[in-house]
Amino acid sequence: MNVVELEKQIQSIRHTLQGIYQQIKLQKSPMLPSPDSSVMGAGEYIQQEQYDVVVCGQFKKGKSSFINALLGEEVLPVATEVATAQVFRVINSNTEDYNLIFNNGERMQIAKTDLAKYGSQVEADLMGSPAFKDKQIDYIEVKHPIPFLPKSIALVDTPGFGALYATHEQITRNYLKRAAAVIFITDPENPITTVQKEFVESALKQTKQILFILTKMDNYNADYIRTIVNENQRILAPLAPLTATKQIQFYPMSSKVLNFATKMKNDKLVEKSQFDVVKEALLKLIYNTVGFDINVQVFNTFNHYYNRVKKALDELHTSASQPGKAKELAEQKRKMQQTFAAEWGNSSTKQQEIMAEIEEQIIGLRNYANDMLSTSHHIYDNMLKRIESLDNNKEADQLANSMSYELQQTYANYWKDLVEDCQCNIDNILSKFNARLGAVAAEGASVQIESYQPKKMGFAGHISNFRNGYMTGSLVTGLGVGAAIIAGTVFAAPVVLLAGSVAALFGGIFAGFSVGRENKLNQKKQELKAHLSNCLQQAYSDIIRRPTHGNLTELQNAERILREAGKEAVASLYAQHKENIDRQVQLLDEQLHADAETRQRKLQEIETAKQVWIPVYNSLKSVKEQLVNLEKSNE
Ligand SMILES: Nc1nc2c(ncn2[C@@H]2O[C@H](COP(=O)(O)OP(=O)(O)OP(=O)(O)O)[C@@H](O)[C@H]2O)c(=O)[nH]1
Ligand SMILES: [Mg+2]
Repeated sequence: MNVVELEKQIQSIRHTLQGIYQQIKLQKSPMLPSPDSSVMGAGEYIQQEQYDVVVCGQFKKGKSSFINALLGEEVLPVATEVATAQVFRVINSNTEDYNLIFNNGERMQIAKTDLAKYGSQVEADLMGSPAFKDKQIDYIEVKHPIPFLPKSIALVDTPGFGALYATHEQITRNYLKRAAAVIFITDPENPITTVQKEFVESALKQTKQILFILTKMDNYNADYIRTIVNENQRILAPLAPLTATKQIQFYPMSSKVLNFATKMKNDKLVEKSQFDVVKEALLKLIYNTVGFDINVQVFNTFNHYYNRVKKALDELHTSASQPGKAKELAEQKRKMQQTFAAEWGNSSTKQQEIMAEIEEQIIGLRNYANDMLSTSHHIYDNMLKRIESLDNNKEADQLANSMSYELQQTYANYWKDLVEDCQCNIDNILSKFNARLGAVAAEGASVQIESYQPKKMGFAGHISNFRNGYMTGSLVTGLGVGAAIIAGTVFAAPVVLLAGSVAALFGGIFAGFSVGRENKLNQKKQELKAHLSNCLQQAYSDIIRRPTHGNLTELQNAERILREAGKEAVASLYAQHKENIDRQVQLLDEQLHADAETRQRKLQEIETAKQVWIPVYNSLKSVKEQLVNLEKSNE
């Protein structure tokens, strides 16, 4: 793979697509269908400077070490204990620069030597987490040269899942939502567990572009590594159809040896680290994602819109230039307008089907909420394990101090995530609905440029990242407040956490041990367990039992808002497409009854509009050719 050449080709395609988007945004002709949210979403996505390749896996499997080995330097915190507590977004840059990026958009430059202070759990456990007033760290930005990676990639180090810090998993899952591709890391200590498999499964819902790496191979003999690789591939085989390459392949390597090799500038050792093979696979993953998936899908979205525009222009042109055909065309269009209303309009079977799909998601939310608030859920179970593993009074006292706050945050964030996931799933349903409406509205278009159908293995054909944003009405803003009832307050003001309405949650802080300071660890554990159980009941009551929104509970309110916002979005998507059709019918009608002079003027207008779209057509054509070449040259 000639990386330099490839990078050039990809950048050229990206720039052309970005240019097309600018043209689309500029066009405001009332004669033409307006671009819908899928076009705008694709446009915003192609303008992103970087796409996230998210490195994830169970705690302590070697994620941070892997990225450090790529950087050729110990930049990210690594430890024998749970290390990564924040997301590190590593951007390939010629100069080094380190910043905290906060959830309110603010940024703060920090020293390289302070990376651990802000992002390491080891430091947090020793010194306490640095607190910021009214804001939280969203991620830590690391700008650093990465010798062979394209600039359009951010490598994201995430906290591991499966440790007893429930917030870590939440941070990671939240970040996974932005992933263009995923690198899943595990080590040879044991074959893939059920928890790991489930994680991979949920990652595959975000992106089909995934790479599996087995680190720490220097610690084991070759036979054992082969056994584990085979075993892992067997365990994950059922998930193969969900991946872009339709196969599960684990790449063994050693970050430790690679690191050493880089320091010693020793090529023999690089070979021994088996990084060369991983590098090839990693580059392939990146170019499949950034070079191909994203470009192809944005191209197809823009091209589809262009075909609709072209069709509208052609019809108007025909009707203005050939009065004999004008009547026929106007009638055809009117018929299609009626069919469209009957089949897709409000209270049509099609809309009811979509609403039923949305309802299914809402029922899912209810089930997940009940799961979350059960004793078998990992939030509860992890805390229980932590209590059981306490081995001295000091630790017990510390946990007593922090437990209420931690649980409150965890439940609140988890609940917020559940609602957001549900919203995201509904968005995907709406996206499909929108595409179907668009297809009906464009029926019979004389296709100028066919959409691009890659033959390529490894084409994912689905990017969830630019599908979001259909449910953005006022209701969903309302949902933000609803979901924020706990989460928002915790985020906004951790200091006044126990004031006001939130104070009621979990019955406030742990009241203190009845046993004093003497060595009665077991009794302390019992009291902590009792408190844990109280906290769960409080959380249950706050979300499922107690009405907090008039006569609705938090859950019922979220359900209501999602349902209504879904309904509003369905109606509004239909209305958008209907408006486009209505306008075209009206324009054709006007032309039908226009005198020769007006018609002539119209022809001029249409001609001018056509001119504007010629460069778009040429650009689309060029992108298509470039995509064909790109695919050919990488076969
Ligand atoms: N021998 C050997 N040890 C490794 C390798 N990669 C990582 N380690 C060790 O494994 C431990 C965990 O590495 P980390 O990079 O912190 O793992 P992580 O997955 O980022 O851990 P968390 O962020 O805590 O989830 C450290 O002690 C590393 O030195 C490797 O390739 N070989
Ligand atoms: Mg780490």
